[in-house]
Amino acid sequence: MPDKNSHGNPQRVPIPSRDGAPPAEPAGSPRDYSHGNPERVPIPSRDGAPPAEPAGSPRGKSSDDPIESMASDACTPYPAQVPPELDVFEFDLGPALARLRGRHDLLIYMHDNPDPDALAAAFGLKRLVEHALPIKATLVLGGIVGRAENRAMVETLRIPLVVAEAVDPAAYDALAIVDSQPETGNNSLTPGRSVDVVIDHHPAREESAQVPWRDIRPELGATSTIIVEYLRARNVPLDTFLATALFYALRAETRDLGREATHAERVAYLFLFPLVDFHLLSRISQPKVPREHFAALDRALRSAQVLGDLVAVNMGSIAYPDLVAEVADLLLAWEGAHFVLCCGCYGDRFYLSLRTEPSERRAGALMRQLISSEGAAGGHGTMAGGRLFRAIATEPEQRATFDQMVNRLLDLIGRKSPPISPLIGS
Ligand SMILES: [Mn+2]
Repeated sequence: MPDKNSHGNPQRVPIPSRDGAPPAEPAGSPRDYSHGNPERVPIPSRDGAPPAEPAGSPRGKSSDDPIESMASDACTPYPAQVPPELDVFEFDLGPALARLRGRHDLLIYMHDNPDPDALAAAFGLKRLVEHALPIKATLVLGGIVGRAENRAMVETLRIPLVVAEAVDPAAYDALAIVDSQPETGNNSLTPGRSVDVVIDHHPAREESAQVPWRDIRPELGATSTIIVEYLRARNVPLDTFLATALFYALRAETRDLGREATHAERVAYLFLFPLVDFHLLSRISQPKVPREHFAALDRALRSAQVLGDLVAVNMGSIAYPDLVAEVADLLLAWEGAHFVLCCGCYGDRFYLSLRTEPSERRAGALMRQLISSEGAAGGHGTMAGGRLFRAIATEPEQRATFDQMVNRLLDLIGRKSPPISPLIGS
């Protein structure tokens, strides 16, 4: 049984105020999304010395080592500029922006427990609208920023978030949502309130049809790709923080352009590359984590079951919702896995994460079938997530729900009573 106290943490990430003043100390704030890291990531000083050139790595130096020569021969030259023919931009941004004219305060939602793609897209949309219009945009956080990389991203790149409980949507005259859509069940939008902007790369939903600024491109690998196109189209100056956020989002969302990335992601990646601070990027992608992180991984590995080519993990109680996605990503690396299903409870909420090999590009559809009307589900070809609506209060209930989900998934993928064994141990 996991230690429920392991993530109660006195230190909180500062919550930014609405008017852009420095974040107030979040004493008594309604939600703790720091989940257990006692050490705050220090905010980098922008006037710090640039990172030193690594010693002993002269560029372009020929080598007698045959392996090294082969490697350099195999390198494709990096284009200095994105060729103009690759710079295709279909969406008509002018009329979209014009529809927001006369509004003063835009509230930008992401899906709850936002990932790097959602965070960077919202951050970039804020920059775009504030550059193009006399409008103030606020990023609203539903759920928590749990994963260490995502927390490092928010803190290092100073992404200004306001928790949903501290926001009165009625005080805003425009609403946007990125990397999600109205009525998906995975965001904190007020039900029934009309939305002005939806920008997403998940399959379009009926509820989005009435949104005036609607840019939904399921063919893309990331929502941030759309935002990069917008910023380029309007020549919005990008600072290092925003460029690094968007770049990290592209990397994380597509696993370094290897998962569901399209040509558009590669174009955006090349555009951002010269603007990225790789020192900051490294702090984000190699974050320091609390001891509890390893305890959670240990628990996950020990409870991982192999059922043919499916690995299923019941994590029990988890410190933050996206831990299930983190572990699912980790376990897909196992050579025998074609599918990974990872489940866990955050409080009384049951979360699921599914990963598939690229040869089985139906994770989103599988997750929707798996959950059907019992919860909210979303995802793409090889990655999907979901949450059940009903509360799962006890451990036996949690175990029963896990077993039910695993059996359902085995049915859906046509695996009849596969051999079962633990992933590790005997
Ligand atoms: Mn996304």
